[in-house]
Amino acid sequence: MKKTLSVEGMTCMHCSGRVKKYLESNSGISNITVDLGNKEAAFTCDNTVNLDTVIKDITELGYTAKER
Ligand SMILES: [Cu+2]
Repeated sequence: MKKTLSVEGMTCMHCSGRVKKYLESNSGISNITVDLGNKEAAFTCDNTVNLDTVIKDITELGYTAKER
């Protein structure tokens, strides 16, 4: 399933890198693109992925994620 999240609060490549690294750590998530300029993260997830958990984890990193 293709998902796009809006991610507020990323101000530099370091921030987008942290979000990307977190998404990469989830084995159910692939085809990850984190776009700093558009404030979004796009990826493909399989049915092992709980999107609410992903959103919560990104929030814990210090950003505001919402399903788009
Ligand atoms: Cu940053």
